[in-house]
Amino acid sequence: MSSPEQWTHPEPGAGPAATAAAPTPEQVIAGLRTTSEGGAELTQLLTPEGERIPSAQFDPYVSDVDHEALRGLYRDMVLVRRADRESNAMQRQGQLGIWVPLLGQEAAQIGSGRALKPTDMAFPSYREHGVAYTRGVDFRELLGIFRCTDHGGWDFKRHGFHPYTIVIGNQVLNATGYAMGQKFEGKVGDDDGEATITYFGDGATSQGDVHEGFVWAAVYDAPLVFFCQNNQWAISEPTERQSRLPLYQRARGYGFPGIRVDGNDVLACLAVTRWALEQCRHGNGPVLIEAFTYRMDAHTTTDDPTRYRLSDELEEWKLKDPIERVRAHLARGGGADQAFFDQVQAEADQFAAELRDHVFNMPDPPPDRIFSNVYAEPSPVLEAQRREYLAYLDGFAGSEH
Ligand SMILES: Cc1ncc(C[n+]2csc(CCOP(=O)(O)OP(=O)(O)O)c2C)c(N)n1
Ligand SMILES: [Mg+2]
Repeated sequence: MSSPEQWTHPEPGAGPAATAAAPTPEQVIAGLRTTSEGGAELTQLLTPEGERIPSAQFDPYVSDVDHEALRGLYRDMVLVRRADRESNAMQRQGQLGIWVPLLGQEAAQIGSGRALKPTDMAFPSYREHGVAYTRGVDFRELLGIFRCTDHGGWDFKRHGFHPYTIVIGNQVLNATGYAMGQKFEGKVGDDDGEATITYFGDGATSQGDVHEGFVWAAVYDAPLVFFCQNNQWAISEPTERQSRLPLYQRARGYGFPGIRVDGNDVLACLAVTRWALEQCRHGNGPVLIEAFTYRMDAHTTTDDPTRYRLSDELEEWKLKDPIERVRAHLARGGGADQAFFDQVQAEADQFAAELRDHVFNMPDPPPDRIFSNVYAEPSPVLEAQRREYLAYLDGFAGSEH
């Protein structure tokens, strides 16, 4: 983290705090340039060069991850990145209304998602396509949301993956309530216990909902992993403007553990999330994980990051690429050869072609579908609205529009 004190602690007599708090352009640039280092407190098992760093605390949580398992994690990341890039391109071609890129966050999402058991529950925000993939949600179903033909149609109970939440931080409250329910129903206490994980961004930590979730989860010992992907940006607002402290340290104020993991290290994300989930299963929750990562692309396809961040920052993060370090590790240790990497690439291209084909042929839903699945029980008010809307549309019958 940078030293945000530079603009949060005005010199005595420097004038009104509001004026002193405004950073100069030099301070902003200094702040932005410091975001690529996670600091000494960063938990890392694989360096950006693909070297394995031993860890007495976390190695036991990945003792089963042999070369074959690592190849699986590599494949997961390549596939979701390829699907992400294809979806981004399809938005540019007018086939999707909007896309929310995950580029750069593959390790945080695959590592944490693969740590979950089928009986666990995940509450995502809107960028967690990689987690969705690990929960068995069909990527094609996700694309319906972004083509605006669907509101998120997967069976969230079966997948243990809640619908996407766009309202920043709101899913943290949903997750807290769900985890409290797991506790009240006695599903916590041993290795077979259940746990919940919720995903949110660095910017979301400034929302009241996240604070309330922290408070309730703490006082009820809820089996909840708060998984914060600190991708350094909340649209155009850098993390430095969200907190004086590294985000993981906030947990201490609520009385539960907080840990910062290298979010571009899939092995560390897997290990740390398994550890945190284990704490929760045994009734020692909640836990906050700050996955220190970087949003390599725009916030969404409606955003232009060149207007607010420097390209050298992006270049620095390219050297910490989550996929490349696993590739380097596998290649160096004889865990995979070129034929394997080629085969995964071919598989990813095939996956992307199928997604493209699906999107181009996705039928428009009947207009009144927006009224279905709103309530569990039929609602006369909604039914009246549906009829009114259909009658309104009938008024256009025969016209060109
Ligand atoms: C309550 C609320 N306020 C504002 C917005 C607009 N908004 C959408 S994304 C976003 C930034 C979120 O940043 P962060 O939490 O870091 O998540 P990231 O997008 O980086 O994954 C904002 C302010 C919103 N969706 N909901
Ligand atoms: Mg962010």
